[in-house]
Amino acid sequence: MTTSTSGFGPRSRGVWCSEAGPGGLWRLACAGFDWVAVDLQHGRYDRRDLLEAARGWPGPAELVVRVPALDFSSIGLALDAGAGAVVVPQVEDAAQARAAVDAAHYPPRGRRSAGQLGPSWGGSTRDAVLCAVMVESAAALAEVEDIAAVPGVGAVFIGPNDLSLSLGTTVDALLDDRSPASPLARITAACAAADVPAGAYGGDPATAERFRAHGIDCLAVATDLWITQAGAAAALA
Ligand code: 3PY
Ligand code: MG
Repeated sequence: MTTSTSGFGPRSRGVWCSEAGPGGLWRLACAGFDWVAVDLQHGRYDRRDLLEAARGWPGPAELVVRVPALDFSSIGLALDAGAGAVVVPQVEDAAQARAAVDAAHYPPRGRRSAGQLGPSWGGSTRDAVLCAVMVESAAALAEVEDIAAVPGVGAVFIGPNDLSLSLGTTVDALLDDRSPASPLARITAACAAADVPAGAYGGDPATAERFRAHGIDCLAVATDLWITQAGAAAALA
């Protein structure tokens, strides 16, 4: 079995992008982050934007794509473009996690279809990609042990905004809950039992640090929008 070489994994720091164009994404790829996530679920990007950004990807940060949904062809396209990891939103049970893994790997591991895009701009048709599934609902939390245990799940990535909405709480309350029965404790225990990294969308360094205190260390520590605002504030200070 091939293993992932993704920069998206334990003790990694990434930036989450919903607005930056190719030039901005490339600049962030060279800024020291381990990975740059391009958000096709909530960001402004479509298929053409993704291909334009991926074609000139400079590294060294890994290109990560959050696909718009658990969708076979979106996962294949992101990987064809050259993403080293896909993040699949709203995965709610083991069957959905298996479908995500299946779409992300070539046979015999999965059903990914072979495309020509990556090789056409010098990329490889590598199968050493990472498939992360997002746990971000009460339903997913109830199944998280089974989700994390699905062979081929490369990381469980927490969407705190949707998870807190679904649980009827707030991101702050989720992070403040240090009880052994807390949602974050349940997720990290499931990940530890399955030997799978736990990650989360922090969105800014302070929130990311609060996730790290829970033992969650594959983190979106900033967003492109946060960096623009922080840069503007720094310039004016
Ligand atoms: C969430 O917090 O729900 C996310 O999906 C992060 O973008
Ligand atoms: Mg979400």
